[in-house]
Amino acid sequence: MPRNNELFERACHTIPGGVNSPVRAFRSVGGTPRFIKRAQGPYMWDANDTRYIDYVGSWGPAILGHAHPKVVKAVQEAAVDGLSFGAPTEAEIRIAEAIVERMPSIEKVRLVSSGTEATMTAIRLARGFTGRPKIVKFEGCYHGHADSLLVKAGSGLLTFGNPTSSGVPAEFIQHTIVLDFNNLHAVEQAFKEAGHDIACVIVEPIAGNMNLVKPVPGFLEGLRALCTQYGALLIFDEVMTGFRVGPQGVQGLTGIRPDITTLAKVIGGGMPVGAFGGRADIMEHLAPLGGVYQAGTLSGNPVAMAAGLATLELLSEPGFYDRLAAQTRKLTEGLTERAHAAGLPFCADSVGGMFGIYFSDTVPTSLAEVSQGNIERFKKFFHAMLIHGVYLAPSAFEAGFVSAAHDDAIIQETLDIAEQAFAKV
Ligand code: KE4
Repeated sequence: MPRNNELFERACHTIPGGVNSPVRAFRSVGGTPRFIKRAQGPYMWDANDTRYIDYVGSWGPAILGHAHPKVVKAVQEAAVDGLSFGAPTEAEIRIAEAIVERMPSIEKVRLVSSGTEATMTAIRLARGFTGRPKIVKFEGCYHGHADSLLVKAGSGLLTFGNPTSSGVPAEFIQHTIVLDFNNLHAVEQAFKEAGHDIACVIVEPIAGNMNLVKPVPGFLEGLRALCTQYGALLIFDEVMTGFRVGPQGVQGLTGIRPDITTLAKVIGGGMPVGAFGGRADIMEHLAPLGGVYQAGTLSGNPVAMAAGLATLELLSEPGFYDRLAAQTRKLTEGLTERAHAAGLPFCADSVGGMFGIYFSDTVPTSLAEVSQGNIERFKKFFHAMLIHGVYLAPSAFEAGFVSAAHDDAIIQETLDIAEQAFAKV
């Protein structure tokens, strides 16, 4: 551990909290964050050369496993031709075509460098297209750190118990309506009261930032119908679920067509890429065609495009998602079996390569239900797994991720370690 402690102490002198993203700081679970030196396939090694089986996968991007040789090769080949030009490249066209081909609701797409940029712009575009000020989001959903979305948000804000960030003036969020996830009646009410002022509803169609929480039957369909009825836009924030839960994201699983979709994580294969796309008539309101401005020095960066294209290509292999979902189910079913054998209230859920574990008797359908789980027990479990080489998300309010590199032996090794860990919580 010493090297991690040394590095953490040193990091804190120049980086707030020693990290460049709060959820990495282990503050909700306690202990010292692991400074990762390298990763390969399902594994990461920290500064002490301790090896971990990784179930965070960079919070979603590492769906192929870390440092996939074909992705690394594509990055190396792109890099030698120059890192960034600030001018259009063919690679951007190729990834745009790949996204349009794969995501049913996307006719045109704009590339950016993060999920936050994607959702921030999607909101602005919805307001510009409709001429309306209000937006609807759901408590516990996290859409990145744009001001108007940092209200009762999930992920790190939830982890630290400050779901609404300081530094955001009330005026900036006066138009943000926050409702309970899976509560369609509340959405109907909101539209009844302010329907013609609502520009959009933004939702994680399967929530992953309050732990994994699936939509109840009818919820997404209801959002689609209400947005259509009132002329508001439905935004699926598929930054996490896009190409993670299936080859076409949640919209492929459900057949529901949002007006705008936001993407990131997997489409960058570990490099900084975000995207937002949707109906052509909406997207054409973007500069330079229309009045909604958005820009980015590194948008469509050629090296990042190479990583994303190589990743998307490998995801297209026949049976990829069936195998990924099967491995993820082996993990969740095995964990549940061992937790119950240890007499613990425990359940788990999964969609494609994304999973949630809960120290409670029932799978949650809301943030309130997630919060009723035994969070203290999760923290003990997290450390009991970490000390024996399994790296879970350092928060009870995050989803976990399995990669194509998590084969049967890796899953079995994880379950053997979990059996010991359950005995200690
Ligand atoms: P980024 O700006 O972090 O690339 O994306 C923001 C974002 C938007 N929408 C959804 C559904 C997301 O899950 C995210 C980011 N997810 C978190 C993990 N829960 C990123 C981890 C972090 O903040 O360090």
